[in-house]
Amino acid sequence: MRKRVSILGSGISGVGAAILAKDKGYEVFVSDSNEITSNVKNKLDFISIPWEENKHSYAELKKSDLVIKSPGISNESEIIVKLKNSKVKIISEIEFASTHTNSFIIGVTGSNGKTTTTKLIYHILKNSGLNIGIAGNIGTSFSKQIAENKFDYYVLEISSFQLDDIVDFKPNIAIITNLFEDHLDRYNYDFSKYIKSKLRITMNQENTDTILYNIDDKILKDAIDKSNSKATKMTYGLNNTSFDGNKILIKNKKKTLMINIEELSLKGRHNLLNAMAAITVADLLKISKESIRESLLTFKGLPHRLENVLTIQGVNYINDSKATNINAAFYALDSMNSQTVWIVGGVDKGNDYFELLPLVREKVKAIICLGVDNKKIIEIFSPVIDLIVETESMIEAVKISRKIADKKDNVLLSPACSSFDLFENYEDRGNQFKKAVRNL
Ligand code: UMA
Repeated sequence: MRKRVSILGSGISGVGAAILAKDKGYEVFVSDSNEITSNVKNKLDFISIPWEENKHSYAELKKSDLVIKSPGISNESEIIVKLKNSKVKIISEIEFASTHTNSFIIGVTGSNGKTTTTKLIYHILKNSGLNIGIAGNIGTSFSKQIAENKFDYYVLEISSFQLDDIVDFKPNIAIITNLFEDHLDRYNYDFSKYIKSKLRITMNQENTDTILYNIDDKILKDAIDKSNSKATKMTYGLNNTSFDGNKILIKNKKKTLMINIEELSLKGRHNLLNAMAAITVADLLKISKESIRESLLTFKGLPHRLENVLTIQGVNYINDSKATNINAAFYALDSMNSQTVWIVGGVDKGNDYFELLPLVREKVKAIICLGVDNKKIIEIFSPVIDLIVETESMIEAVKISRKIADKKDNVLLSPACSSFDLFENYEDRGNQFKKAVRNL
């Protein structure tokens, strides 16, 4: 009898998992607690996959041999708890996809820098001629890639949510970029639980696999030291011999190639670390030094990450909407080289703003709050910043910033928060910022 697979969620992961499951001959059922979009309904109908919307029918789902859970669904949700109590096997979409491929997997996790590192690795390896796909938290499901393509290598951006329900998933090379407080609302506001979740990326690795991590991050280093990872450990960091303060050195026995950091379109210390991680992976895969260098020089930064929008009357407008946590905002403020009007706020995921106080005191001339509830931001920063303005729309925030900023100042959107109170997502927030700036 065909095995019955039920998929919870009909978003990017759910649809991808449904396509792969159907392709592999399972009996597939998709269940969503909200309305399913007409586009997705059409897709599912077209490949004869039954679905339900606005509910998760426990009686129906309980009959499954396997449940694939979309990463956005919390393990504490009622349906998951009930299914677990009934001993139904629940796995993440990443796990499901990985059981249907033998390709070489490079998995990138961490609190910040995942997307840039993943894209940079993809860019370098693809340019060197490898047959490589990119998927995961980046916006394309791993399952859909496996169902529709035949790549020899995959580079996956993997979130903690996706790691929470892996069983045997094992990347050949795992990378952890850093560990900072993020998504604590999903981890009972317990940082150690979030760290544990991230470390799952290496839990099934063997000594023929590699765990590569940023040794400058003490919390990460300690977590790796304490872990039972059997993988071969490799590190990168700004104090490594591969960095001399201004240049990244790519060495091998015969020669050393140098990349002046001024030549990179990626700016900021954090991006240097991302570049080092990508270089190390390329080196492990024996990509030529010339090809690595060439690819690094042609890599363009990503939208919404310290993205220069425009300079208007000497004021630089910078879109860092992707900064949805304190650490990302920290790096953004750290890379500002002149006085900055800082647009901040949104949905707070348990932020500790105190870490930003010294930088804010040094670099910020005014704070523009852009969120529904700005109480915490005002409370913490009002002792060091005289001018704090509350706004309710991006247009208002940008217009007020323009009034405050002088020539050579920056106006930086780096919210340190999620965007779901006033915007659809961080892209929508960043796009609205860019539009408002262009309309000034
Ligand atoms: N849903 C249910 N039951 C519930 C809750 C939600 O059925 O109890 C349904 C929703 O109605 C919706 C679907 O589940 O239809 C959404 O599932 P999802 O939230 O897991 O989103 P996907 O569209 O499947 O996208 C997910 C990732 N999203 C999240 O983890 C929140 C995407 O990362 C990822 O690109 C995609 O899988 C493919 O791998 C996005 C993200 O925001 C970029 N990630 C977070 C982040 O980076 O901070 C972790």
